Order: sequence, then C-alpha cells, then structure tokens
Amino acid sequence: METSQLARCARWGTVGVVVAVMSACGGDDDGPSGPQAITAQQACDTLSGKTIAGATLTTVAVAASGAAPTYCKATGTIAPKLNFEMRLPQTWNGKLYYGGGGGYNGSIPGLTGTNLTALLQGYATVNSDSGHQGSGLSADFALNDPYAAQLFGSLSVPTVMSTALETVTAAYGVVPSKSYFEGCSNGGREALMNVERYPNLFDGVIARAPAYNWVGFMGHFNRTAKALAAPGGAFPLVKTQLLASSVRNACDALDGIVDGVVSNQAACTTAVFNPASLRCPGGVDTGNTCLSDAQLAVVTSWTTDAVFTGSPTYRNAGWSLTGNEDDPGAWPTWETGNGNVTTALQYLFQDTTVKNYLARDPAANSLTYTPWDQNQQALFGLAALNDATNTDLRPFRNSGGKLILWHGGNDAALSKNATVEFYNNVRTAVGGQANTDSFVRFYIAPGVDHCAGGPGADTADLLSALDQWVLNGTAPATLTAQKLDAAGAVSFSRPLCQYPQYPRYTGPANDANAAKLASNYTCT
Ligand SMILES: [Ca+2]
Repeated sequence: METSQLARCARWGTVGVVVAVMSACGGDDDGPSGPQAITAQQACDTLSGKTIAGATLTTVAVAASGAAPTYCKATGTIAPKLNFEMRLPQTWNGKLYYGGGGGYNGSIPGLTGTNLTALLQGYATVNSDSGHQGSGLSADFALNDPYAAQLFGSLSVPTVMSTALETVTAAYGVVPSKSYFEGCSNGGREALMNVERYPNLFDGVIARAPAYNWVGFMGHFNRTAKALAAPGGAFPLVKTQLLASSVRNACDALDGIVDGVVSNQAACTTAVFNPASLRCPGGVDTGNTCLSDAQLAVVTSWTTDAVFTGSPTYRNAGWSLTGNEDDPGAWPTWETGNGNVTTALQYLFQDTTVKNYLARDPAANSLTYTPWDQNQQALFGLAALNDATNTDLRPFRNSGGKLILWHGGNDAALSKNATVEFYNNVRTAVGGQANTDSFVRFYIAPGVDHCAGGPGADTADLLSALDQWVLNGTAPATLTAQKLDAAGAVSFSRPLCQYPQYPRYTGPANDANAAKLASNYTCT
C-alpha cells in the first residue's frame, strides 16, 4: 500500500467509518474486490434521513432516462448553506468522482457532460453549489459574507468531500478505493486549488481551462473591456469576422490542411499575419474591410500579456489569434458582445469582481475603477481567496497524485497561454521535464472554445486516461478527441496531442473522408 493511501485511510478512520476503513484499507492495495451492486432504491433506503457529518440526507431513486442510468440521488446541506448532490449508481465501480463548478458557481451542476460520463462509468458522483445560491455571473455573495467567499475560493471542496466519502461508504458498505476531481473554468481552478492546498485529497485531478490566476485574468478582462468601451473601440460581428478570416487565410494551412482551424498556432506569428495590416487609412474607421486604431488597440490588449502592480503572479498571458474569433462561442460571447461590450461575459465577470471584491461597492463603475494598477491591498485579498498560482506541486506528486491539464485552443474566455505558463512554471518548480512527466500531462485541443464547442474536436475521455494512470501506472500519451453531432454521432476525430505538439495532417491530399480521421494526423 502506498504511503499516501495509508494517510488517506488513516484520515478516513477519524471521521467515523472505522469498520469500513478496515475492510477497504487492511491487507492489500486493491481496494474493493469488484463493483458493488446495489439497487438505487436500496442505496436511497439506506441513506434516507441519515445525518452524515452534519448533513441530513434526502434521497430519491431516479429511473433511467435518455442517456442517464438509474441512480439514487442524495442531497443535503452543510450549515449554513453549502448544498450538495450525490448520485449513486446501481453498479458502482468503487470510486468517487467530484465534479467542479463554473463561473461564480451558485447552483449545483446538473447531470450533463463530464458528470454524466462519470456516472455512466460507474462512479459515485458529487457536486455542490460551493456555499451560496445565485447567478454564476454574480459575486454578490462575497460582498458582506467572508465565509461564503472562503467557501467559494477553496473551502467548499474539502468540506463536501468529508460528507461525500462517508455517504458513499454508508451506501455501499465500503470506502471508495480512489477519488478523482474534474472541473473546467472555475472548476479547473478548483481542481488546481485542491492539488496545491490539499495534495492528499484526491488520487487524480483533471483541470480543464483552469481559471487559476483570478486576479490576473480578471484584470485582463478589465483592460480589454476598457479598450472596447473606448471611443471607436467597439467590435461589431463583421469586424470580428474580418479579423478571423484574415488569420485563417494566412495560417490555416500551416498544419497541413485547410480545415478552418489553425492547429499550428506557434507558426502563426506576426511575421505571417500582422493585425496592423488591417489598419484603416489614417486609423479612422472607414468601413467593414479595415480596423480603426481604437479597434487595433483592442486586439493589442487581447494578444499581449497583462501584468499588475509589478507582481509575477498578478498577470495573465495574452491570447493567440486563432482564426476562429468569429465562432459564436468565442469573441461574440466572451469579449465583444458583437458591438456592445456590456453584454460580453468578460465584461460581466470583471464588473461583478470590481463591485464585490475590490471596490466593495455595488455602485462602482468597473470601466473607470483602476484597482489592478493602484490598489495592491485589494489584489492581495482577492488572490488570498481565489488564486491557485502556486506551481510547486511536489507535495501532490509525492502523495502519488496524477494531474491532467487540458485547454481548448480557441478558448476566448481564458487564455490557453496562461495554462502554458502554469505548466512551464510547474516544470521549473518540480525539477524539470522528467519529474513533471511522472505526474502531469497537458493537452491542447485546437479549435475548441471555452470548455467545449467550437470547430475543433472537443470530446475526449480524460477520466478513463486518468483512471488507468492512477490504477495501473499507465501514463496517458496521445489521446483521441472527437467532434460529435447533435445526435451524438462522431463527425470527425483528431489526435489529442501533448503540449507543445499539434496534430499535423499527414493523410492523402484532397480526401474529405480521410481528413475526418485522427489516424491521418500526426502529433508534431
Ligand atoms: Ca488547419
């Protein structure tokens, strides 16, 4: 048995499940002998009305529907208002899966996406609202409730995990053999927060498009929103389309195939495409075929790093130009609002952050407030709560933990280059590439928007890859990503390459069917 598992078993022994701990942790390293089959109704009957770690459980057996299997839903509240939901499958694989939140949370994530994938694979799953109820676009909860702010920042996951482990143990009569966490966006930040602050909490973690540098990217959102709000800075869709198509014309083929995605972004330098080439005569907006100086200033804010109060951690790496800025889930949603910046998600996130964390004034105007440059104390407070920027992950590695990082190449919410920085800083902190490879994998999915969507292949089974790594030591290499149509059928596939590689087309020329197959691409 690994030292880390002993530690985990010992800790569980202190929370009142000693008998089950002995059966799961004594003797060998195999955990439960096989899947634990109980009916959903049996699980619900066992848990109904029970108070576990302070939370009284309400249960309901949920019949299979659509893609979802039959399961027992157990819900509860940890005082004062940390709500969670567990889903217990009929054929349990012996493991626990914790799915992270998104935005400023405020509601319990539903049985979709990766949560559904995990349940279908037999995991007992848990999600929470992280301690407050409200819109995921609002940080109102943090204004006058420091405890709610702490729960959101870092405390909700370990708090819920305590109850979740005991609940699963009570339902199946055996402690989960492994526990995994997966999240995207703010859920990706939660994932890294666990790795950094609670290195023994999970055996494996998947951090997708992690919002780990809260101060840095919120400040970058603020800077770009100001550029868009400046006179002449607004970006109507036609201008975004102009920029995107110009990038595609210059760079799409650099990966071996004109497929609408610039997979070889590293080759798409300003020597190949320079946004300044789109400048209107005299810098004044003269129509839809050029960009004004004010619009070029937006592009500059987008593509250059943002650094605040001179701190190496209060920063955010600029975005690469992708050629898919005009995808509906990219600039129109996140940056420009198609000409009305105050409807864009980046504007809305930085605005609620200024009001509730920095100015602490619901009437503050984020477009005139300048905390990122002038009020370092406010940044300290926000960073202490929400930043997961500590890249010395040796405690997690030493506990046997495995980490998969993933980022969409066309993510217009959070810069994939910020995750590149995180990965490179981990490499420095843990002592080089070999040490990093022993417990970290990093994948970039070209043409994929924030967490999902976009023209790229956005679906990959990272959870199975992580599980095999944790259970068998089989480290994931190149994976396969798919693009599914509305009916769930595979439209096309691509290799999912490890950073810094990209998928280069190496199949037959002018063959539309060959271009749909991952086997005709080579990670380069
Ligand atoms: Ca291409």
